[in-house]
Amino acid sequence: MTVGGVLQAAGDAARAIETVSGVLFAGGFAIFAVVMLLLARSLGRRAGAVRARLWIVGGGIVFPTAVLAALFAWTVSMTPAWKPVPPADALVVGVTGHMWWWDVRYRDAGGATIRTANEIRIPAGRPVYLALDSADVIHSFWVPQLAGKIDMLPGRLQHLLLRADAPGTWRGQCAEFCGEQHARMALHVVAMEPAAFEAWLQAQARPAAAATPPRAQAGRQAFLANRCDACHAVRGVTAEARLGPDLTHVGSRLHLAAGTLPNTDAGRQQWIAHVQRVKSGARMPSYDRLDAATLGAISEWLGGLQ
Ligand code: HEC
Ligand SMILES: [Cu+2]
Repeated sequence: MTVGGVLQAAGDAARAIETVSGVLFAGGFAIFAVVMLLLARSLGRRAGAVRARLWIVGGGIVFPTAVLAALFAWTVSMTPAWKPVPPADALVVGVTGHMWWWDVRYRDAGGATIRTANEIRIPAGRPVYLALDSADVIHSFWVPQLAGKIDMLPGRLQHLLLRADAPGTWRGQCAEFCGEQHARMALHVVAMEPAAFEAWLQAQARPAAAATPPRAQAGRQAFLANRCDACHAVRGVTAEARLGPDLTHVGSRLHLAAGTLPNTDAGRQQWIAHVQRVKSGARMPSYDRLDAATLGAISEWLGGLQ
């Protein structure tokens, strides 16, 4: 897994921003340098030796107006469309911001919804059309290496078109203050080879894996006995609850709780037992009353949900 520098564009939408920033920084620096040179030259001169009208009208009005007008036209032409038209081969992904996690949806060939959370897998090289909204307050979707940021508004769909050049993993972050745990509302975009992506999507479409080891079976029972299913859906095991992330394939994800913890056995146990210590205010209670064996069993079952 590579998490490249934030300034390294990994797709064409981000590259357009990189080009614009490069030209603005370089141009701004060049103009600044010229002005400083002229200032230095003028310092030793007598008053009256400078052609004031030429400099004021030319350098103060004509030059900035021409430069700013040209830059304005060019940056507008480089700005992505507000309502982009998805190319025919685009993959459509729905993302809904919640305080403080991301619900992610795909559609299979038959039109059924495939749900995951906090991690968006995409095929490298193919355009991806994101339909973004929010379930509560305003959030903002931002994965700097792939595209610019765009607000996620309750009751309104916003769109973003992006494409990753090659396989890789990039971290994104909610970019609009949305409450106490805004800082722990990260997400990951994982671009895969197209064939690997299709295999992943098919696996995500399946209901939860059967719990075969006895400990995993005990974990599934404890999950139900503790009413985790009041908020979490596990397709094939529980009914549709949507207050928390869909856990059908939670074991296949890299992180827990929107980039807060690594998705390891220790991470899962720490999360379930100490939610309010790890991410205080998160809309899940701490289960610190669970004994170690139960906690371990739940974690084993969740880890096996690949
Ligand atoms: C009151 C609703 C609620 C209950 C009950 C609940 N959860 Fe959660 N759970 C959430 C919410 C909301 C989140 C997302 C928190 C965040 O990231 O801000 C979450 C996140 C998680 C995650 C991380 C998922 C991911 O992909 O990041 C796991 C694992 C999890 N819960 C397991 C459990 C288990 C096990 C139980 C029962 C012992 C349980 N939850 C009970 C609401 C709930
Ligand atoms: Cu936020």
